[in-house]
Amino acid sequence: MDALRRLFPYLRPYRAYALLSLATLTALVFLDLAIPRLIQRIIDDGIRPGNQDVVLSTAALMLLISLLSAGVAIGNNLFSVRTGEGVARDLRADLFDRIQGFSFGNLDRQRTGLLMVRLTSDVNALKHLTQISLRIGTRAPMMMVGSLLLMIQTSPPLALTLLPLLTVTSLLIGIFIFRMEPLFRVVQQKLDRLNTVLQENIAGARLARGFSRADFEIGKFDAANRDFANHSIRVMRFMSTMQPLLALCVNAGMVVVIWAGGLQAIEGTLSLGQVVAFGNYLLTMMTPLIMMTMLSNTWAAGLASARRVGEVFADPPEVQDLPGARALPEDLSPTLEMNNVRFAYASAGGDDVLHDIALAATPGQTLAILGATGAGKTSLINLIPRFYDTRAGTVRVGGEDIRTVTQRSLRKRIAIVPQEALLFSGTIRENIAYGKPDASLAEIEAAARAAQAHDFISALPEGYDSHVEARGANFSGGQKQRLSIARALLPHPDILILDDSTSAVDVETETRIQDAMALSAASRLTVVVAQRISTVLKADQIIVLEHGQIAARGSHRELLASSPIYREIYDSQLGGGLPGVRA
Ligand code: DCP
Ligand code: MG
Repeated sequence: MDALRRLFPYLRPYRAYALLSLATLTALVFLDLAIPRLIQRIIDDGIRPGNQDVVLSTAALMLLISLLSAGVAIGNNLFSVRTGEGVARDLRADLFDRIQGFSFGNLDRQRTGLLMVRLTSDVNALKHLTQISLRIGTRAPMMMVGSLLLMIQTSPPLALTLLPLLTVTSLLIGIFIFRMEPLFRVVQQKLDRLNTVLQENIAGARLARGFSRADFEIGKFDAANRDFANHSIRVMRFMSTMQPLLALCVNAGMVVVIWAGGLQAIEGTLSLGQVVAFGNYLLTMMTPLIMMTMLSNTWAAGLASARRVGEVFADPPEVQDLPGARALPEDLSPTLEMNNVRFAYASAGGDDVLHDIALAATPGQTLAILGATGAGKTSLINLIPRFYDTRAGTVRVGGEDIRTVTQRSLRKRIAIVPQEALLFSGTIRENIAYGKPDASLAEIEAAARAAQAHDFISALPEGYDSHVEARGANFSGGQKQRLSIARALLPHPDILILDDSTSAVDVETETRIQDAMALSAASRLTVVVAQRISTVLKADQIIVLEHGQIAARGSHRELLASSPIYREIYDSQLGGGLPGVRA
């Protein structure tokens, strides 16, 4: 319930539609409840005394009411659809904004597949809840209460006769609703589980093939599928015993009405029309029951969804601008400095992955970070654009503590080539120009040339307009890396970060990329991450990272002379010597 309350503000912009929808719903109840009265009139004042005028006029009135009722029902549907769709659209937009605003830490925590479910199925469930509530939420209870009142008004003694039966029926309904909601909630959870398994399976389809784990995946899906079906069956079994029971109550009620009402009609204390009207009210009182089952299903689903959507909103971005944060001054020389930096991932139990990091680099320099897999290289460079906050210590860019400036102004100065080259579906041109959408073709080409991508792009039939599949699936690893280097070079960043971004290209191409980049590097600070020593040979400063600690630092020459660890890496990788490179 609490979760739902937080979503109420979403109704506000559509309150006119929601109110209209409720108003039409109320009108609908009144129109529906008028019909049995009119039937009573046709019988008592028309048919029995043989008064044709009353028969005709009442029939015409009934027709009119039916027409009106149809019109009002259409209105109600339209208004409720408007409200539901509006709420869903706003909710999706806000969720999307929220996810866009997520820091890396939040993204580590929230799973992609589940976020997608939040934005699609969960929002849909809430839309459905809004619409169904506006269509039958108030109608069902109003119909029941209204019918009951009219039954009493038609004939208090007959209503009294029915009282025990009505009590039993009400109890049944109560049980029904209270048992139904939790049952539906479980079904909803099972459906969720099914969705999760499905999402993961589709995302990992290639992997499952590669490891011949298709059987395992099918088994996993089968279990979730079966579980869902079993619980659905349980709910249906419950419903299928409840519904005939309720029907039995209604029919028994009808028998009582006809029997007791019939006797009273013979005695002359009740008219035939009254008996028929009474019977009709009994029926209208029971129809909402079917609506109630629909409602309790929708409510269970909607509540579960509201809770989960609420969880997304309740996860604030880990990295946030300080109140009143300034923009990083444009004319500031982009130096980089880290002091006593410690860092840990919140998601990974909280052990430090970086200890006591101190480093400094100035524009024009290349700072290389060398280390084995898992040493903490990616973690280290992710601190520069403030993708994560440090646990202790400061990161400064241009002398400013990056926590005091806006993320936007900081990131505008930095371009990053992530370890996993990710491309969007679209054209090559769009992908390279991602960070500077208004770039000219000449600029795009220049960036591609520097990244040694121009040649292979030109060789494609459609050149720069060639299509890129989602995630860059139609390019090789090395091609993707070069495209993402071009993308980072295009906006001429002050700080360029390359995270092992030449790992999939051959050493010769790598050298050419480095030479081309060196031409424009005069005022740029470059941070290069690598496992391969050949990548870092020419760096001004090399930092050797080991288990999250700086194990050695210096230029290639200095390290070779002073650091046994570096010497060891060098011997193991380039022991045979590299053509053109001397120690
Ligand atoms: N880690 C984590 N949560 C993340 C990312 C990493 O707990 N979201 C852990 C796994 C490693 C440690 O942090 O133990 C360092 O990981 P890095 O990604 O920083 O390691 P590298 O970049 O040095 O490794 P590689 O060369 O494989 O990219
Ligand atoms: Mg890494």
